[in-house]
Amino acid sequence: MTHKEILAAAGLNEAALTGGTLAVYSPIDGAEVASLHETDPAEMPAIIARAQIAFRQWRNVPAPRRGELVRLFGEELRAAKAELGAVVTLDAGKITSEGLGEVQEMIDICDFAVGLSRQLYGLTIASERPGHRMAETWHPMGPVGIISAFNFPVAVWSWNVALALVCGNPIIWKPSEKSPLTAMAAHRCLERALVKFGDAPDGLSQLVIGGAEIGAALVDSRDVPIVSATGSTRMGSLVGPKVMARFGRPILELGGNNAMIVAPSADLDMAVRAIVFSAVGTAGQRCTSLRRLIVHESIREGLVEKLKAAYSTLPVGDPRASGTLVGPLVDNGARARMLEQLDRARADGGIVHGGESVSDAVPQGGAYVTPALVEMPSQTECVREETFAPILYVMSYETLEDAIEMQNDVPQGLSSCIFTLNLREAETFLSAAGSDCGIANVNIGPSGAEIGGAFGGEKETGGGRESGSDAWKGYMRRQTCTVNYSAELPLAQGVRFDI
Ligand code: UN1
Repeated sequence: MTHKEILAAAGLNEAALTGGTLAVYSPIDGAEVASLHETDPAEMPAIIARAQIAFRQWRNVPAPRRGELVRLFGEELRAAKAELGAVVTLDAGKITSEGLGEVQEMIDICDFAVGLSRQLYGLTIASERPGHRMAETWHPMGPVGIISAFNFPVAVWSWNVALALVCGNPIIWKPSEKSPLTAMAAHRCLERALVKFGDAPDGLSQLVIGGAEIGAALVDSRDVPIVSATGSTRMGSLVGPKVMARFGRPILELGGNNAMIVAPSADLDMAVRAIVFSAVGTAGQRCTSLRRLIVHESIREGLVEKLKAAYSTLPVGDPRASGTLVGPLVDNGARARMLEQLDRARADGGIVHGGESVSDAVPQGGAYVTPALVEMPSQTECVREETFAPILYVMSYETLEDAIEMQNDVPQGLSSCIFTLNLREAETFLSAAGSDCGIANVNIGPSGAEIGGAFGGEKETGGGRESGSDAWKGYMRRQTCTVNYSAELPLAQGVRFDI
């Protein structure tokens, strides 16, 4: 299928894709696939005002009924899975299976949120005063601004959308300028669900297309109480303080620099499979991608040999072709940054295997590379930075304590894991003195999390939590309610104030 046919199958016709100022290129071949109409920044106040009006209606709709909208959205996604997955591949360059996986992640969070819509539970609290009842109630907050990244062009949005909607909040979505087509296609699925739902307010979900100015309008508006932003630490360090300065609530999901510790007892065949998937999958462009391998010195050489063998046969190429495991980087800039980082690693004494541009047997115009395995003498500065590319640094350790210290000694704190069959090592890694990350796994790579858990991380990763567990609380306001059903007015803490 041509690019145009893929987009048309997902409901994006010529008129929607042409005549604008935002040029969109496919990472597959660098071809310009659309020039989109951008949202005029001057329209943002009206867009935000519409969301506020929608909020006044939506917050009063019973949560299980709000869940019905998300159920319908999930059904639309199921029906459009293949078409939408193909647009993810076209727009972000993911291999077919990962494009489909991203849509599945959306379907899963919808299912989760439908159940959640009947479980927005608060606590009852024992009051110290007779004839009093205390309870905690969760209320909707208002419009949620969602700023999403190119690498998960729709799944991360859907985590926010599904939760925000059942929690009673409208949404305004600014997708990455690099992958707005999937956003448009996914938003149409939501629009179809809204029509089927019937009486949802206008402006419950709005998509805005454009650059930083559009995002800034969301970040700066007091009428957008929650801003959920996924992207670089640099972006988060700009967005977070601005939202907090106006006492809004930022939900930040920023960079990761995820490590795997491989202990002597590890099942090495399993570790190799986990390493390759998490370091090389999505061409190393997940925020959860494996970037650092910390291997016990006694097994380092053998493991590196196995990895070199696995890396040498990795099929790099057209992400649409069955059998391809490594698709393109998002653009030439990403490839240039990868090659630059590898030069820095060499200057630090690193031995680089792979990490070359590929132009044979791949679609011309895309930024294809062979994934790089880099043996490092130590964790130097370039290793401590996140490079959004398939670079895996390998280092060794002597004691588990050192390994954990090395794993934690980076500014980011998203995901982490250990491969070991030793219970003491596994539990130490998961203990208070273990991994400092938001996600910590045993005998599983750092990427590919399920939606049921809260997703996010510490330190420069931003501290936000999205998706499962009780991440929904980030989209609601908590109200502590005390009711006095007695005929007295006792004061707390025994205070007397007789008049
Ligand atoms: C991201 O890379 O921004 O755990 C999100 C994972 C996916 C989500 C990644 N479920 O790799």
